[in-house]
Amino acid sequence: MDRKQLIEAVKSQMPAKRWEHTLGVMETSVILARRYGCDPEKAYTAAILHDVCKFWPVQEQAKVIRENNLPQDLLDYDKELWHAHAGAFIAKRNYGIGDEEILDAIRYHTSGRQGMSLLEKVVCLADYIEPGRDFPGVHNIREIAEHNVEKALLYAFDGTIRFLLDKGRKVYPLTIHARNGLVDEIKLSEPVEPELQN
Ligand code: DGI
Ligand code: FE
Ligand code: FE
Repeated sequence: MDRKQLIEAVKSQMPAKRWEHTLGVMETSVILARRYGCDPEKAYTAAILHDVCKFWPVQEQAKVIRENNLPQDLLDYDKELWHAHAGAFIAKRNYGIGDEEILDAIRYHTSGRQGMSLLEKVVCLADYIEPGRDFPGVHNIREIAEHNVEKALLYAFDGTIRFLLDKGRKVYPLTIHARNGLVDEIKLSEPVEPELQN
């Protein structure tokens, strides 16, 4: 299947509005990949497929998770998390994507995880800030994304976690780990205060 056929196949799985979002993620993923130095081709492919299962009936998504040995604990958390893991599986099985880096970028685009690769960060952040997104704080995150991918993604996860807490919902552990991991990465990348150096 060539790139054009892949795009048509994925497009047919979702309503037009959601395809608009996917186009936004494709464009933004490539920009971020070039800016931060990971493979724009891989970012583009992951972006095309990232929400491939999003509009499948949730029972279909759950079935993919149950029957293919994907993490079963997902089924105890919000249904919104399921399409990412199911999507990575479908990308491999139905669309022949064999590259594990691309599959991980699809798999972790919603929850995140500790120690995310640059490609995972780029696709996850693009999903938050593509031009069609409009939520409180998105302008600020877009600005930070101009120069610091980890900080922008940290603020994005903080927003999601706050949203889930405000609604009294559960937070999937990988999201907490992703958030804590980014805090550590940012700390390590910042210059040490002169008085603390020895
Ligand atoms: O598929 P999209 O709508 O483009 O975006 P997404 O894959 O990032 O899904 C985001 C939704 O998932 C958002 O409304 C919050 C919801 N969600 C529910 N539980 C969790 C969660 N998101 C994260 N990161 N962690 C959770 O535990
Ligand atoms: Fe998604
Ligand atoms: Fe998305």
